[in-house]
Amino acid sequence: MTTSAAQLVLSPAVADALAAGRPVVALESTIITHGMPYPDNLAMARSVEAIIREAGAVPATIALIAGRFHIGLDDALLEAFAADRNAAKASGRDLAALAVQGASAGTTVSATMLLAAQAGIRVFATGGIGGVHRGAENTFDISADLTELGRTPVAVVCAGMKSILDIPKTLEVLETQRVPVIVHGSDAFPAFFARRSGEAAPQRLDDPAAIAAAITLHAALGSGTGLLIANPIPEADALDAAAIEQTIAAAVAEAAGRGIAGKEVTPFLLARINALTEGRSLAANIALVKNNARLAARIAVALAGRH
Ligand code: PSU
Ligand code: MN
Repeated sequence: MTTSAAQLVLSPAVADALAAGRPVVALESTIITHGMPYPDNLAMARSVEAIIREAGAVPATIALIAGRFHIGLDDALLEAFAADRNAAKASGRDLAALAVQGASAGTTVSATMLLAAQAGIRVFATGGIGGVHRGAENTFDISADLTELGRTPVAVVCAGMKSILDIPKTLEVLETQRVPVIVHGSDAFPAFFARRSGEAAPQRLDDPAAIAAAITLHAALGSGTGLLIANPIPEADALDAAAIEQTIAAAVAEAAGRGIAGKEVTPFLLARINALTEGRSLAANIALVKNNARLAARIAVALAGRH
């Protein structure tokens, strides 16, 4: 293990790959601590890492463990972290205060982007990002993931966002923040469990090399922002859009009724949707994360070959 000036603990595999300019894909860890139950979270994390390796890239799961910012976890560390049900949820703003207490935390998309950029990693795979919550005109609940996309040059590969969020408003904020939203292989912006959200794709590119070229050019323009690469869930894994929408609406109403607020909102909704669908949403979630990891690895491989 090496500790850089920025106090990042790089795994040997990640340190070697970055030093040699080989492809690396960052992975977040709030999906492990707050997005899925144990032990499904561990199985998901392991198979996502394996998919990235098979595609010729090095996975870098990012997490705060015992006060240290880890970029790449070995299997023993990953296993212990996935089993730690007391880990906090760290957005970018939480990292410093949690670290000085020696805490462990899953890093959200915003925190993972920040740490990936510090480490020099340009591609990041996840399931879904945070965004503008339904009712945000009253609650002001807008995920820091969107702020981070507006200022940190990392490409985030996701399956869109769940309709626990207000998808049209989320797309508006991304447009305001000058964040490219590129849909892989579809004219429709996807909605996580479903291939279509009802919104059109702001941009569409059909192959990883073209996406890598767009990432390079976006950076060369001095844009300074991240990119959102939306990858629709495979048809065979998609859930019935109307049925899942009812479940999501019930979970959102329950959260409001119980007065759930702040950083608890997203974990509460994810857990309720998993429970209400009796595992069907979890299976779809795992399938789409794997699909995103594969695309992210292909993009990272294409990017590494560009210079
Ligand atoms: N959406 C999902 N699964 C997740 C998350 C969002 O479908 O696991 C997690 C991600 O880590 C994301 C975070 O960055 O929730 C957003 O939290 P918030 O809405 O509190 O910003
Ligand atoms: Mn929030």
